[in-house]
Amino acid sequence: MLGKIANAISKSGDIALLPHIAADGDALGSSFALALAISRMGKKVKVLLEEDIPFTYGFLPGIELSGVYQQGDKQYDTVIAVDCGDLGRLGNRADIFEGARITANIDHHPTNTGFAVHNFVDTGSAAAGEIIYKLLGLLKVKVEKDIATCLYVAIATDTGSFRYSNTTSFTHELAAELLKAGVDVAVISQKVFDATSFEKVKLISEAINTLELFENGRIAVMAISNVLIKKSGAKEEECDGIINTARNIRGVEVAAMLRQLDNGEIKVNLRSNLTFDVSAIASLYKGGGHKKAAGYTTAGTLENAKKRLLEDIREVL
Ligand SMILES: [Mn+2]
Repeated sequence: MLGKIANAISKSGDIALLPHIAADGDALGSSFALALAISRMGKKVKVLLEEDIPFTYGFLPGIELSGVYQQGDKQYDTVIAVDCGDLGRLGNRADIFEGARITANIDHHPTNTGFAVHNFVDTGSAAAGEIIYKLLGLLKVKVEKDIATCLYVAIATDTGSFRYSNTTSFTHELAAELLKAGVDVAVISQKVFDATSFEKVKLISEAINTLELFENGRIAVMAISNVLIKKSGAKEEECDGIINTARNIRGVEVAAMLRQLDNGEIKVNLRSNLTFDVSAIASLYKGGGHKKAAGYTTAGTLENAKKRLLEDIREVL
């Protein structure tokens, strides 16, 4: 199947790559690595984004091959969704996808719906970046420092710096290959994992203020209103990772962070320790993700969304 996608790329001269909405390190790193490779093959390629690139990932090589999608943008012959579980994760760019002659879907989410002509979904891959590395092998593109940097960011972010249970021996073998290609681990780690804004630190403090434990400490929940988010001055993307503060509390099996979006909807992030499958909860709301990390968006008030979520979690516990 991956061979078919490699073939489609080889035969196409005009390719768009679509990482998921609110693109993270894996979606961006994977897309830029593939874009750099395709451009080295002498083909036209563009990474079409739903939003501006988060500050954290502004250093990624290949950024010059990307742009934010505008309604009415040109159509592409071949379009590849990267790290996207379903069409909804393409946001407005579903237009581009549906208008293409050939579509492909490269992903590792177990909830993937197989929405393209060519689907390659490997749930055993820690990151989409692992699949992209194999694809580059089929395309016979050398993984030099720029591509390696993108792939390293992809796998390091989706494995939480090689700490999550999705980390395999292959993940480490691949990391070794990328280091041989010249990746600067210390520089990347500082930029991606350590550097933060003052506004984010303020937001973390607001989030921690809302932290509550339920069921004898087995469930941890944070719920932030859009008023608190505005007060902190933090950007939407800076909500990333705050949920880990709740998940890391000893005894917690399920952690949730709810936050109110500007359009009034509630975005819910879920994390689990041990065996609790949070993607099953996310599926109830047409969301998606993995066993240990999932999410969904729902309507209603923050309080109501929290109440319903607690009922859903208690049912499974
Ligand atoms: Mn991913």
